[in-house]
Amino acid sequence: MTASAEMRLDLAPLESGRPRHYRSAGLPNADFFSAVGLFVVRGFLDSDTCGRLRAEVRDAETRAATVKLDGGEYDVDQSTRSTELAAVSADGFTLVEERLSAVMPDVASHYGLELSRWQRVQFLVYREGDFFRPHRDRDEKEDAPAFSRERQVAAVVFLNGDGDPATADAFRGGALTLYGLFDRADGDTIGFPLEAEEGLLITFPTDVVHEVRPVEAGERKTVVTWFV
Ligand SMILES: O=C(O)CCC(=O)C(=O)O
Repeated sequence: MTASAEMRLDLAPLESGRPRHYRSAGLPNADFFSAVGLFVVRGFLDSDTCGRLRAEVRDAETRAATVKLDGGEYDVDQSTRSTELAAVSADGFTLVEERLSAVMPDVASHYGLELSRWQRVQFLVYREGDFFRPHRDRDEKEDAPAFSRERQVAAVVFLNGDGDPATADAFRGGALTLYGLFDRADGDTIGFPLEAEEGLLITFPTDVVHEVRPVEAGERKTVVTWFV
C-alpha cells in the first residue's frame, strides 16, 4: 500500500469536526469496516463473558474443523484450513445465543434482509501457524448442501484480540482479511485485514471472500455463525 493510500485509510472526512481514526495498531479497525458498510458491534460480548468463554475453549475437547473439498464434500483438509473446533458447554452456547437473538433484527435491517435464525454456533481456536485460506461461506450451486445455500450473513465474534501473548490472552497475526469490499476491477484481489478486538462482532454478506491469515503467536479464539 502506498503512503498516500495509508493516509486515506487513517482519516475520515472532518464531518463532526474531528477525524475518525480507522487504524490504531497498524491494521484497519472496526470503524473502517463499519465505514465501508458492514455491521459491526464493539463490546458485543463483555470482557467477563469473553474471559469465561476463552477458559471454556481452552479446557474443551477439540477436533479439526472441516472444509468443502473440490468434489463438494466436507472433510478435514489442513492445507486449506488448519483450525480446531472446541466443544464448549451448553451454557457457553447460551451466552452467545442470547446476544445473537438480540442483534439479529439490527443485522437484518442493516443489510435489508429477512433473517429468521442462525446456524449452529462454532467455537474456533487457531493455534500458532493455523489459518483458513480465502473462501466464501455460501455455495449457491444447485447441488450444494442446503446449509451452505441458505447462509445470508456471516458473523464472527472475537473472544480475544491482537496483542502480545506474553502479557495478555491475545495473539499476533491471524488477521481476518476481507476481499472485494470496493467496487473496482481489481477489488477481489485487495484484502483488508481487521484489527481484532476482544468482544467485537463483525458481520458480512456470505458472498464476501475472506481468510484468516496464519497466527504468528498466541491462540486466536473466535465464535462464528451464519444468519439465514
Ligand atoms: O475465525 C474467523 O475469524 C473466521 C472463520 C471463517 O472464515 C469461517 O468459519 O468461515
